[in-house]
Amino acid sequence: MTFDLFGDEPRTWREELAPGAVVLRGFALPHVDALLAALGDVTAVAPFRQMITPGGYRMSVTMSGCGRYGWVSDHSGYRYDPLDPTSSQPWPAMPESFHLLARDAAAEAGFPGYEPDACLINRYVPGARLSLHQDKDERDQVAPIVSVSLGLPAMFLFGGLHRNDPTVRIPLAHGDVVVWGGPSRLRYHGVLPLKEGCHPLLGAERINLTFRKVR
Ligand code: MD3
Ligand code: FE
Repeated sequence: MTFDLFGDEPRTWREELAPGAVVLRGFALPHVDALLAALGDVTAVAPFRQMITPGGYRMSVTMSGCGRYGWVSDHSGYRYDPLDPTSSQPWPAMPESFHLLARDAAAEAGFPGYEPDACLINRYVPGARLSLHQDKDERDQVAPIVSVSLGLPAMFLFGGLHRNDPTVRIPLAHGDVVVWGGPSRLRYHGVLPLKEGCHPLLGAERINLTFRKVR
């Protein structure tokens, strides 16, 4: 007699959100330990910090990054910068575990040969949010963006090509990977304020890795 009734349920499955946008549920789960170890190495060199928007607001999400470029926001605007303004040093190299996961996920979603040159790391604590925006600072707008969710779950907002288009809500959980390419690449998106909670591995936070090809 076995009580493991659901032992054959796959831990990972695919959901097509829109043309070019695919959620790979649980895709990062086998890699979480390696990702968290590498994340600790990266943030020891490039600690999480609050960026200031060009409008003078302090973002609730704290950010770090690795790879050849990091995303920087300050009073003068947004840019991808090869130097971390906190240290005036290059951003830490992209860990191999990050790069391999991004490549695998992109290939799985139909974008073989993905070579991201930047990984932005967003950290959310309860209440932190990301308002609706487009990612259009990358010179290469054909390569997909790959995002990896770790820790507390979040409600993601996925809109259209215009700010006022209707949005759909997509729950993103620990281990989910989303590949945003093709016609979805320039759609507005955001993250609702993170709910209180305690994740067994990460505690009261959510980490999102977003891989991009900037140049
Ligand atoms: C859909 N980050 O860093 S990742 C960002 O969860 C950002 O931290 C969110 O939006 C986060 O810019 C969402 C998912 C994401 C990233 C880029 C997209 C979704 C996207 C580009 C186009 C459409
Ligand atoms: Fe974004």
